[in-house]
Amino acid sequence: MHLSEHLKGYDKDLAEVVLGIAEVSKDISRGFITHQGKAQSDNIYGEQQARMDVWADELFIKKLGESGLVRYLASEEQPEVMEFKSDTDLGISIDPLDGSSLLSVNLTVGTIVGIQRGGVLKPGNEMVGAMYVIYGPLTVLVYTLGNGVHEFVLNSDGEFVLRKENLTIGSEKRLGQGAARNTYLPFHEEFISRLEADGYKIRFSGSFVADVHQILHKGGVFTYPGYQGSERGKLRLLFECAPMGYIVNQAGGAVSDGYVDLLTIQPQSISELAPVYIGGKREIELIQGIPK
Ligand code: FDP
Repeated sequence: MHLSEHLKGYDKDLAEVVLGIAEVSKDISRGFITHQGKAQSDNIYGEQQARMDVWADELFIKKLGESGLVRYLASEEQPEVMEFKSDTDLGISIDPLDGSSLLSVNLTVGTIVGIQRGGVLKPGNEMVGAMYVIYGPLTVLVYTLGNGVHEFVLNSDGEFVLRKENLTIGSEKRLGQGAARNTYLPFHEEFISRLEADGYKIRFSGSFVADVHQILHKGGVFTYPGYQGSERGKLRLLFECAPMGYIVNQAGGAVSDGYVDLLTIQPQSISELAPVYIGGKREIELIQGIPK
């Protein structure tokens, strides 16, 4: 089944946003070949190119904002929320290319999007949908509009076709952990020690979207914690943690900043950071229960 068919029955404006993002992601998946290199440098064809993440950001702004599919657009690459002329009240927060420092070594990166109505500076549990696309050996799109989490794969005809409907989080013991161990806060150290003692295997690629995708399918927990020097961690609440958390939550998992359900946090600014623990309910209950 094609993505457009699967989206029948949802509000038209929401379905169009998901399809718009899917279209841009097709350009991005082709763009890895044509947009190699960094800003001010030549690509493999000798053309001057923008950095891949900047180029991807421009594509999303054009396709979703300037064409009126959304009214509000907050991008990790932009300092302010952008407002566009649109008949809808939809807002998106987008990380156009998460994990982009891994492009130079050809590892999986992805696009993360949260969808809200009436603005973007809202808690994650007010989202009306979220999605991500990962550009790995295959280009895979995962979306939820609040009614199950569904996975599509880009086929050789350039169409996203259904791979798996109603994903539920796996039950294996896997652990992805960011930040340097010698900067861990005591309660986080305790959490990691308990998981290791329980036989959790390490899985960490350095691309948040890809790491969470693995946890979603296989099970376990991904964490980029607060650490000495940055008690609110590294990852962005609005562009990374909340949309991925919303998806994992819809698939039967949970997300926390270590203290509370991360989806209840009201962001104060678009660039706000959050420590993140994302995965199975068991692991999230464990971190929340450890005294701080
Ligand atoms: P990147 O800087 O490559 O875009 O927040 C972005 C992110 O990658 C995440 O995808 C990843 O989990 C994290 O940063 C890795 O950061 P460190 O290498 O600094 O641990």
